[in-house]
Amino acid sequence: MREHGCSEDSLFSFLHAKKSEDRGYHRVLSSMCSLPHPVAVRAHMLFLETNLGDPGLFLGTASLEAMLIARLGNLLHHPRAAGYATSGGTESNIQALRIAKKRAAATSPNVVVPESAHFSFDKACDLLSVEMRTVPSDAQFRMDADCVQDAVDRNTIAIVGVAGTTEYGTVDPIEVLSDIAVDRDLLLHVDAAFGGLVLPFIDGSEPFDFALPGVASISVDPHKMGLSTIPAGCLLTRDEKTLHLCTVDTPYLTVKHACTLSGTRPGAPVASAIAVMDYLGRDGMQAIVAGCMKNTRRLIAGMETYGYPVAVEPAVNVAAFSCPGVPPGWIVSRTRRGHLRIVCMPHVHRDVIELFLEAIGEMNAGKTD
Ligand code: 0PR
Repeated sequence: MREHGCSEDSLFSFLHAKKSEDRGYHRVLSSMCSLPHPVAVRAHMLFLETNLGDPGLFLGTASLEAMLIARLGNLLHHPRAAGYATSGGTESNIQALRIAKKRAAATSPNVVVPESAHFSFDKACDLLSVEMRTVPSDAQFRMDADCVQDAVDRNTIAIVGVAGTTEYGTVDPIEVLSDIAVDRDLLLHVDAAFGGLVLPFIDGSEPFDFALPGVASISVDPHKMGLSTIPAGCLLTRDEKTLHLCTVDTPYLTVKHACTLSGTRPGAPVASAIAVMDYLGRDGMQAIVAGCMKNTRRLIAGMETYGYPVAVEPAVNVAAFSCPGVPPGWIVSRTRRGHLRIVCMPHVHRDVIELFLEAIGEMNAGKTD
């Protein structure tokens, strides 16, 4: 630490300089986050000092959290869902498995997850000392449901399905997983961290939420397609009883029990998540998702004209291609199987897609010269 403080001017010129080193979202095609919506920023600023870790001090903010869970529960076909605002998909997934472990009380517990599962499940299983059983994907990059039946045994505490996979944008056969979960009295957790705020706005999406009787919990992140500020995730459970398997006593706080993983928790991103949902409404969200899906289809068509086929038709705005190169100046990512992966987030406008396709064309021309 400095011995003596510095002036505000020099402090902020330093901070601005540091910010200018950030990439931001310019030509970034790999991110599942985006620029927050202007109303998200405004709402966030209004709630900067709030701490949901001690909700009795911030009753209004706490009621916004309850509203957020109710809004999402409604969207995911269960208006009375329980839940709370997490720091993102990782925390939600950790908590879902923690609940499963407490519910089952198996001596050497295992969790059956798809090959496509996000690495947060590796963290969750490591933290909880739970064996992670990985089930391969089928040719459509979806969890192979036949293999799920084989992987489940009497020590299985939960099955995980993903609705909107990080790498390929596919949806696991959640309906089949739900039947297996009901049949074998297992908890089914659906990781809809990305797809949870995409699939409900696409007509004809396959069911993945509480409408399916076996679905016990869902992760859904406003800080991805919900255009909130970071960090805003949500864990929803079908009932309070399930959520409160994680409850501990908090004797010296304004409330005497907490089911959350974090202690101090920001209220600002919760306000920002509600702000975006209320400002846009269902039709506004639908329009944003429709735009992202249109751009995804345009990208797929464009890549195919250059001889780079999409690995699988995605259900959400994530597309992966058999394409070995990357044009200079663009940030994309690679899947574990080596496909070039692009997320058509709201900051990836149509003109960005066209510029990227042009760059792919130039890269190709360079190769054949
Ligand atoms: N579940 C799924 C299906 C996800 O895609 C992700 C994150 C998570 C859980 C974990 O969510 P949190 O990161 O909120 O804990 N998916 C992205 C990924 O890992 C997150 C991301 C976002 C990565 C922005 C890069 C980036 O620039 O690829």
